Amino acid sequence: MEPPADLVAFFKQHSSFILVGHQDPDADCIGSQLALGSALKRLGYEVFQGNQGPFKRLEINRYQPLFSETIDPFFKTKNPAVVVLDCSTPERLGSLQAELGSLPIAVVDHHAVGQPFGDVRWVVPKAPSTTFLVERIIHTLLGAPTEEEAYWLLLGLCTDTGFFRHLESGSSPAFHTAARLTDAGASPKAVFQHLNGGRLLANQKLMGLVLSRVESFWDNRVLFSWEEEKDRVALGAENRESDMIYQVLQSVSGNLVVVLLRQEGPDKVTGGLRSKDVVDVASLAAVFGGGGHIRASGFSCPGRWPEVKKKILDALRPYFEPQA
Ligand SMILES: [Mn+2]
Repeated sequence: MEPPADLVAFFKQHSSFILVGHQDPDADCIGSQLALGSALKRLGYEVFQGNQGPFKRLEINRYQPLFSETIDPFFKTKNPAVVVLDCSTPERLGSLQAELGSLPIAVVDHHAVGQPFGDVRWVVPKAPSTTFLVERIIHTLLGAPTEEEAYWLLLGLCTDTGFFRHLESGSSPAFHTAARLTDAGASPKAVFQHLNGGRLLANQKLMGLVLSRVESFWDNRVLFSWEEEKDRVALGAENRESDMIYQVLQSVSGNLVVVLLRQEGPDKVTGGLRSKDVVDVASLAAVFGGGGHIRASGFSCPGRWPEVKKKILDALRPYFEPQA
């Protein structure tokens, strides 16, 4: 797989770049921004890194100082072009969206649903991560990534594939990419420790609380749980170790869908959805203004979690109680 000619031309037509990714970034988004930014600097370009944050996730919060929540007005005088990474709709850029104005925009992404935007688009839903696509861009523009770039690219690939657990047969491109990144100096062991170590005991206790509340619907086909602000305060937890909760619940016999809701404030709920097969949770998240992948998606909407829970169960009911 090679980047399209119009995208390669986009990188050759400009000499300064603003890189941005989705708000509440994950390691695929941040890894894509860091690796592409480093490669563009090696080409002699100027790079500005924007991300609205928040940098809540443990594996990426160390990188927050490298990103700005707003775009430097001085950098805008350099006639920059924008590269949007790992972001399926302009709204997911948060407050940065309004700052991009009429700058030329290229989008590099792998999300299945979204609202097409940008002047040049390389959106490949089959790509296992956005870093997978960035590796191809770096390969085309420069050849091999540096050891540091390779590490960031592998970090994103391992994040979005669940360390290759979510890949099915026919996924050899992901492994070829991983092999090239390992050749370039990236250590899968170091990436695993980066993604799985350094957790807080309070967060693990919060996971225990959320697990203890799990409700089963349709013989475990759907497993549901929730958390509120007061849970986090009581335990001194910062955020739940959600990937681990999904992994634990998806291992339950018969499970097809996992739904986790979090009350973020008096009138804001965030939801995470995971699906083994059957249910397209990207479309389900879209009902609540979110997005993501067929098997993993998320959303944020106004309201209280019990109302959102009811709406989700109503939407899932036709899958598990087919009408005659
Ligand atoms: Mn991604």
